[in-house]
Amino acid sequence: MESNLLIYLDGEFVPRNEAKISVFDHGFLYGDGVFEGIRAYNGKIFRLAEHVDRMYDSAKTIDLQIPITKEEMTKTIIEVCKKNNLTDCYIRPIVSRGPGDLGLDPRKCPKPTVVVIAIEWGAMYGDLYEKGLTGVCVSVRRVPAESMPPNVKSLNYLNSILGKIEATYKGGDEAIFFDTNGYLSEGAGDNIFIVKNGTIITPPTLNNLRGITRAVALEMAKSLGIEVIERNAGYFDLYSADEVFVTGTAAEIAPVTVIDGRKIGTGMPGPITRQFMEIFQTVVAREGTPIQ
Ligand code: PXG
Repeated sequence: MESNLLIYLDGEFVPRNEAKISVFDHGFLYGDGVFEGIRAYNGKIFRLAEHVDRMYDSAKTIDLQIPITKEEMTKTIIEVCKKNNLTDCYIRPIVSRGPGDLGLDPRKCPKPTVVVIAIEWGAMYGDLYEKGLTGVCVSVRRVPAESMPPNVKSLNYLNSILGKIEATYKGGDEAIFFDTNGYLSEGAGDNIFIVKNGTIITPPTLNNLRGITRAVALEMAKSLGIEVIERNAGYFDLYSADEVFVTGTAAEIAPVTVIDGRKIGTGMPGPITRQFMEIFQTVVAREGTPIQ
């Protein structure tokens, strides 16, 4: 990572070594805050407005008032990329409750902390896009919406991290979560899709994050005339699928070819997954908010 990287921190652009926050920040103490993960391709930021909207919706849900407007946030994100001469990067805006005291009470935090980091970043899974990921259905359940809506992209990712740890111990690349009702939910940091007999099945977004890449996949299916059914699914649907793939800003579109030891379909990335991966690259190359 560039040593002279500039980070946006509370209204200023500071070198990464000086980008520090208080140990009393409730983002650090309690995971009290929200964030986004955004990518830019070839000098254009992909679905920027959607990410900014989702971040403000997450903040609203946890009663966190982001101290800058959406327009200012948008400009800041572009500026961070520009100042660091980035064209292909991963952008991480973060808003925490800000410094308070050691108590939980957010009323003790008068000033939310706003950070935007952008770093150069390529494909996340390397050669696994060709081979496919190994998925593990983890025993850790997705936190139910009535406890903490999975649509809030909060700074507390322990639920995902516990799943990731379990998947790693079990030799997998990707954790596959179910909810407390036994319905398929999502991956640790991506949404999940099943292909069966030419139809796509994906869980409704009550038990998972309403992914922006997920929305792109739905658009692609529509333009290709592939039927998509948003419905609850279980282990049966997964293990007996022709193809399974995951979608996310970090993962992009990635095939899952083995789940809990079962080969999915032929055990190789299937034709619909491959087509989606290909079209996705043309979509991200075509659209986006220019940095320069
Ligand atoms: N579900 C969850 C739980 C996520 O965190 C997605 C789905 C996909 O959403 P988008 O809008 O990106 O299509 C995410 C994405 C990582 C990582 O390292 C991923 C995410 C956040 C932090 C890290 O893979 N979020």
